[in-house]
Amino acid sequence: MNKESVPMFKFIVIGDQSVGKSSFVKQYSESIFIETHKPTIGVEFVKKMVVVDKRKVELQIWDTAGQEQFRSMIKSFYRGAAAVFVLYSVNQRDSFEKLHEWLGELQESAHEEIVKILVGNKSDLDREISIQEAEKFMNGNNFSLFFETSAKTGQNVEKVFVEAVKLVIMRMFTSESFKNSIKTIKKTPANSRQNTSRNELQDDSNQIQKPIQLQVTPQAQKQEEKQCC
Ligand SMILES: Nc1nc2c(ncn2[C@@H]2O[C@H](COP(=O)(O)OP(=O)(O)O)[C@@H](O)[C@H]2O)c(=O)[nH]1
Ligand SMILES: [Mg+2]
Repeated sequence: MNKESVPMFKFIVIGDQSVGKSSFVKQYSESIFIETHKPTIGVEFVKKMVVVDKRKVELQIWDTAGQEQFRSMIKSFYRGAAAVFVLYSVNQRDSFEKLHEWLGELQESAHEEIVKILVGNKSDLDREISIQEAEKFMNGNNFSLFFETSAKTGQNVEKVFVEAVKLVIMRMFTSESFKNSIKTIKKTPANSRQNTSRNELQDDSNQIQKPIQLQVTPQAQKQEEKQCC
């Protein structure tokens, strides 16, 4: 059977509880929004095949729990990550003020060149954080990108993933150490979609996988270590 090689990028979504991390991932991977979302336990991930500049990329998007008790466990999941979406909720100042804590963890656990994206979610609600304040935070904390999104209306959700993939590809070309720190090359059977003429990042909806939930146990951590690097 013919094989093609598909790079796999691991993306992580972090931020306080209830800022909309799971909704953000669900809106991107399945184009749906659920008003009453159940809390995430530990870590979950979805896979999605996308095409950018005629090149297929598999995204593995890890959705983490914001609760305090899971934080130390989540640290090991930063390994091999190409990009991290750091979410706050534009209508919740608390979640914005806690961003420093999340950045502290990132600094301890992630590769120093990981692509960092600041996301102000719930842009459909009344804001407590202005765009200017968020941009100032972005510039002072070495983020590559800032977007306000709404997991409810879908505003900017697709776009922020598109830009993230482009930034990761660009950084792979400019930094050997970043390139070596991330992802694995995945072999998949060649199929008829590979000759697509699409040149923007688009969904390959047949390739969406349902979320897989990992209880964070020593076994789960071992599984992650095997997938990694
Ligand atoms: N209005 C609005 N509500 C949202 C948005 N994103 C998430 N929510 C709601 O916020 C709550 C928490 O969302 P969830 O995705 O579970 O947050 P998580 O704990 O960060 O994963 C749920 O009731 C969601 O329906 C958004 O963009 N706009
Ligand atoms: Mg969640």
